[in-house]
Amino acid sequence: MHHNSPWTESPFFESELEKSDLSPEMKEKVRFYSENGYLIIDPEIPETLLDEAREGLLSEFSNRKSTRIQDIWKENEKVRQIAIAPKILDLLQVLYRKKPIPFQTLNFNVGTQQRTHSDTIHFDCIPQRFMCGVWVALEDVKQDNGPLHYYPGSHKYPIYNLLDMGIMGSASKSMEDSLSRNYQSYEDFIEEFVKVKKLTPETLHIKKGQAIIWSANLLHGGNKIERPGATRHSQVTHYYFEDCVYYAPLLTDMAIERINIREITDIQTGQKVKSSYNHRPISNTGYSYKVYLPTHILRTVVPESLRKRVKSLLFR
Ligand SMILES: O=C(O)CCC(=O)C(=O)O
Repeated sequence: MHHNSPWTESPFFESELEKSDLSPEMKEKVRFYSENGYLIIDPEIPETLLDEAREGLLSEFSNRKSTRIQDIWKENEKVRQIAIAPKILDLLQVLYRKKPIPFQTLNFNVGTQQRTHSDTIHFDCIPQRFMCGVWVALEDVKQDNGPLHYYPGSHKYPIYNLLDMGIMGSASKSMEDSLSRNYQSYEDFIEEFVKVKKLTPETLHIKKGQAIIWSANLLHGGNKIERPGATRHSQVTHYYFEDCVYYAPLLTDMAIERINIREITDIQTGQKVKSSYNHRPISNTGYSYKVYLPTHILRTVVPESLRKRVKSLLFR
């Protein structure tokens, strides 16, 4: 039975799995991902590529005086190659039954010590859950250099957004604005959620070259760096899947039609990818709604016929 979600998160997953012609070994992996919301894999990326990516970014980290570099794939071919590693793309195709679209890279030289969150607060889509992160270790990750933690099975909980905290995302002027005004409330909410649900984290100790795939709603974060000065080179690539509406929940209020649609670039092709709704491409992106004009003013000054025309153009 078709359900418009990743099949691994569908109510009909078990029967779909039985019907599939995957090998028994692959079936085990897919079932593990379905139940736990993550999968640790060996993406078989050549060691030289991992080393060259890491070495190539050393000066970038020190020049920028930053521990986090976003989207350097545009300049750094090694980073791009990691994002589009064939084993990763093939496996994501199996796990999601849609073409994966790598759209963002983040490179870190040390542990992020990020508080627990799920990526759905940053990158959601319609239909939901067609998003995942793949985190590749560019050096061994141990107890003391700020390993990743994650909560197995937590992807099965509801997707929370700012409205669950009583906050309107579309009231923010920019992503930076929403992050600085709202993100701590979200993190506090998730911390409390983990406490009341008594969730138990696992810690990711993996060798250089290994990777974890986390599903959109899996709770995860970075542990404390216990050894001061310890490096932890790693790369996260975020993937969406084709034929979805990609949007930023931190700037969105769905019910009042203020949806901040993301324009994404497919790292594999370098081409922009338009959001699409049930196979219909839609062209509006970003603040395509009027954020600063209250709706009642819009209603009075814009004739109904014009509003309808604009809408029909937007959703051609
Ligand atoms: O690398 C880490 O420590 C955490 C990264 C993370 O949580 C993320 O990229 O969403």
